[in-house]
Amino acid sequence: MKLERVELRRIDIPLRTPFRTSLGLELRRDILLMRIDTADGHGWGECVALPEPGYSEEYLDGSAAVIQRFLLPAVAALDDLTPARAAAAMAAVPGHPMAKATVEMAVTDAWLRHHRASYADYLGGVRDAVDCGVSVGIADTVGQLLDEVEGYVADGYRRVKLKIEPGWDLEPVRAVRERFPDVVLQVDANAAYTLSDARRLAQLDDFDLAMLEQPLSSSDVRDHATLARGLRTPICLDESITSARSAVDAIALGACAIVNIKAGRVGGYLEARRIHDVCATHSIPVWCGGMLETGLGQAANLALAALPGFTLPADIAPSLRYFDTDITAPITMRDGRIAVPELPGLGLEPVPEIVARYTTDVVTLSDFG
Ligand code: NPQ
Ligand code: MG
Repeated sequence: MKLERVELRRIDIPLRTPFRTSLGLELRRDILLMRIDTADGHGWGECVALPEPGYSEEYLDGSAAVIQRFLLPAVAALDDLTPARAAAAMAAVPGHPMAKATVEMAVTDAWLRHHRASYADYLGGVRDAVDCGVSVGIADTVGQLLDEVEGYVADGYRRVKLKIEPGWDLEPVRAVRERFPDVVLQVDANAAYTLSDARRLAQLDDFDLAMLEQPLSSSDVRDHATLARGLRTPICLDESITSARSAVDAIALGACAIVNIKAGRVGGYLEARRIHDVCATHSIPVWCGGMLETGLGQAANLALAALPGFTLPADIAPSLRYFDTDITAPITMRDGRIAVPELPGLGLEPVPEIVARYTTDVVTLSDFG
């Protein structure tokens, strides 16, 4: 397999409900899609970078530029293109994990379609459906939050994750816990606190939370270990875990009892699987995070979440959680679970007419310098 042609396409899709976190308020999802064509078939990738730095250093225009200028030339030089060879070629460029994950995903989809194998089988998936959780943004009032959570509980999600930040933590979490005493509940701070908030965060111990996700800055791994010693609630790291090596370090320091795995954050599905493997070795449960992906990204995440160590509900949701019209056939949830695609590659495709409707820019490349 050899790269012949690449299409980089920007789409802009309205979100059904605004998504507010400590990082800001999102009303739409601006997404980079990548289609590669080879003599042996085509494949799709989706970039999870957000329009502005915040979740991490990476941002969408930067990811697009790095893909076009540096990653594609490295991958196009390979005559026998495989997912692992693409990842190795891109490793010469430091950083930019979301850009690399996009290219790796497209190469993997094309390669698996050609070999008629599913993404889940390729990664080593063992389950045919994944337990779904819902990530609930910061609301204007506690009353609105309770109404929103009530809807999600009725939808059948197997756990609820509340976004928290200073000024929106103990009160909303207490209210949700009182109203829904049996729901599996966890919180995610997206790095909004510092170690000086340790006493306040320890009060979350009253609410029987499954975990506290990324309370402190991504670089404050040792502070997470200090915080963990004063909490009963298990700490889960998201932003801090950027590779299998960083996962081993965080575990050795006692900074986390659980790890959130997102392929985009760690440079691709192959590195995501290595994190799964090292966490399993250390008996650290993992779960699949999400970035409000379209059906394409969700299909790849479902394949990842099918691995045996993914024992906790994923931030994977049906299309209708975020979009009125997804770019693929809609992903649907039954009994709080979503089926892992079984067809070759990602197992689904964008619908051309829908993609066209949302497209804001297309660049086609066939000369990779
Ligand atoms: C997390 N995701 O686990 C993230 C981060 C995040 C599903 O909670 C727009 C699009 C805004 C994606 C803000 C979930 C976002 C975003 C935060 C993802 O930390
Ligand atoms: Mg998170």
